[in-house]
Amino acid sequence: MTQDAPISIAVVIPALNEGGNIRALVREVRQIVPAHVVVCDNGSTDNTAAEALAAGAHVVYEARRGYGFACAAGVIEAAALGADVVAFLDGDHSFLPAELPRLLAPILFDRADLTLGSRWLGHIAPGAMPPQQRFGNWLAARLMSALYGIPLTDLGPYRAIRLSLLLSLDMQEMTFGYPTEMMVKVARRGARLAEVPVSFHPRRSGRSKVSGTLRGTVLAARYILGVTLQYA
Ligand SMILES: Nc1nc2c(ncn2[C@@H]2O[C@H](COP(=O)(O)OP(=O)(O)OP(=O)(O)O)[C@@H](O)[C@H]2O)c(=O)[nH]1
Ligand SMILES: [Mg+2]
Repeated sequence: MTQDAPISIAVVIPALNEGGNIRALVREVRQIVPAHVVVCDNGSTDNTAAEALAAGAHVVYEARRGYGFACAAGVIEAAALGADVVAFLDGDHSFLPAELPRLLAPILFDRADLTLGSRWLGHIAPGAMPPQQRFGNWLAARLMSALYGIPLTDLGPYRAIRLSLLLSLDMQEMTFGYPTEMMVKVARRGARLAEVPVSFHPRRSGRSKVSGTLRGTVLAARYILGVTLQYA
């Protein structure tokens, strides 16, 4: 990136059965930032892809189930579109596109290479985060801070990163561990991480697949803690 060249941004949205959320979400993103919006349909059985297309998103498909697989497929499309910076946004409308500028600014002003949206520094709406998820997140963030020497408050998925850095990380975790792997590898690389406050809301429509289910909670905790320890 040079100072003169316009910086190209892609917002990658992994989506599994988010037909009730995706159209409004993509529209909101497009109103707020001049970015490519890439929706990765992770084998949805509803109208997620059609809704995303109707809202003007680039839609890619990934049949292998997993948050990381969906993100990785979106990243390949972002690279094909010539993006310099990629932001990740959940497809359930639990994060606000209006906060994208805040997430992108430290990278665009060359003060960070990875920005992490922290819900603890921002706002957690009532009902958005069940107690076990609060505890797991707090624990994992403390562990990561201690092991990697980076003062973090949250391990949230709403984040932005320079694409060249992301592509150099050789990402391996293709399910729940993808966000954690990204953080630990960036930290080990000595690249600059910055937290920014974001707000977190209950998903707008559809069913919770992670924190609202026992299986999702256990798997997410296992992967997040496992990956944090694995790269220490
Ligand atoms: N859980 C899960 N989410 C996926 C998958 N593929 C894509 N996604 C999307 O990834 C985003 C993040 O999912 P989560 O927020 O972790 O899952 P959720 O079902 O909203 O569950 P909670 O937010 O924990 O209640 C959502 O937009 C999902 O639609 C997958 O294989 N599993
Ligand atoms: Mg969610």
